[in-house]
Amino acid sequence: MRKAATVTIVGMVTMVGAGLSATPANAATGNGVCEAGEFCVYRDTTGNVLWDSGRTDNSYSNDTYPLAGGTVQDTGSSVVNRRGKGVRIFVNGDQNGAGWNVPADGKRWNLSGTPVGNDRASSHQFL
Ligand SMILES: [Ca+2]
Ligand SMILES: [Ca+2]
Repeated sequence: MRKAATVTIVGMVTMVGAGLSATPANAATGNGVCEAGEFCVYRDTTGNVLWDSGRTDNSYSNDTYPLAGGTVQDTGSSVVNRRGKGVRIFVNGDQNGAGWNVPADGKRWNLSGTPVGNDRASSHQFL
């Protein structure tokens, strides 16, 4: 009896530990879900059409919205930074032109009113 109970408890602890450690590693770039560690560009100011990126991207011209399709280039209207660190987004490719530092607060920010503007974003840099 005692041995069986011990085995069960050890098994539960192992499962919980694996679940916790696996969460960040399972965050998949390009799956259309904005997860911890990612920077996400939304096609619109509301709604859930988004592109999730896990690294610096020099050009949005070859990127599409994973679930909805369509190019990311010059279509982004809002962004969410879930990196926990800075991300700078730019009007032009290769981190050129007007840029704006997206706060690392996980909130949704409209690009209208920033130096980048609506439907103009073309690259970003992980700071
Ligand atoms: Ca994702
Ligand atoms: Ca790209």
